[in-house]
Amino acid sequence: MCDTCGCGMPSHEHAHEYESDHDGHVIELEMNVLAKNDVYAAANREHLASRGAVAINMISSPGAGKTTLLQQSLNQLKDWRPLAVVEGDLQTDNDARRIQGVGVPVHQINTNNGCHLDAHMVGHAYEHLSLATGSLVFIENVGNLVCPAGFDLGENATVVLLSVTEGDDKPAKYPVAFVNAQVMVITKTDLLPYVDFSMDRCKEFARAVNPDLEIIECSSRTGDGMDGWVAWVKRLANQVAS
Ligand SMILES: Nc1nc2c(ncn2[C@@H]2O[C@H](COP(=O)(O)OP(=O)(O)O)[C@@H](O)[C@H]2O)c(=O)[nH]1
Ligand SMILES: [Mg+2]
Repeated sequence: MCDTCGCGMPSHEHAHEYESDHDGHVIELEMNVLAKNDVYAAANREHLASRGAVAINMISSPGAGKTTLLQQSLNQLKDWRPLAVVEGDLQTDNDARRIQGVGVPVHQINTNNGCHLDAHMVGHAYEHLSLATGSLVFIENVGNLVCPAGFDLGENATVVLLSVTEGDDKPAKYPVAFVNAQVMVITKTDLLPYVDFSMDRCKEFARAVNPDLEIIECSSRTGDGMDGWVAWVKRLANQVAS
């Protein structure tokens, strides 16, 4: 079982699979789940590269504002490149319906209480989406700062979101998510006057675990900082294309 959050998923290190040998005996194989995931991640990378597509993996705690940020920014990116969204959730297609409302193709993955997306699930989503050449794909991971950070999805970049209502010490408490990300988006900055959140402290904690981390502050409510986020996305996509 997942020993990080007790979610019921197989251990992130090992799982057991069963196969029959030539004489029909059932044999137990210990698979390295992460190694298996890496094979699917490599296939996803090839799939994206063959279409000149770019994928961004978005991770955060539940409710940090991933879907809202997507709803706001997809509108600004719609005329720039073909877009697609992979939505990961434990249950429901609520977020997928929000993205559909913006008019962007979306595929929902329900993990049935699994705490993260893995590369195999994302590969299936790509098949369903039939990605157009040059697509920009956003993967909204399951809300969780721990388990998603351990699974390569074959993405071109990982974005970690942190809302100002969550506390400025999250990068120190959940370092792996911040170490593996290229950019941290500090969301809900419109709420700064109402919460004890020090922007300086948060950035210090984040840069202590990842000195190369880019940091963007934004509010999907007011639109402040949205241009910086959209510019980062375009820069990444252009870099991958060149
Ligand atoms: N005040 C404020 N609320 C926000 C902002 N972004 C998202 N929210 C709210 O935060 C809640 C969770 O947002 P959602 O996008 O569903 O988070 P997700 O679980 O990370 O996808 C919703 O009630 C949003 O309306 C923001 O920039 N400012
Ligand atoms: Mg969401």
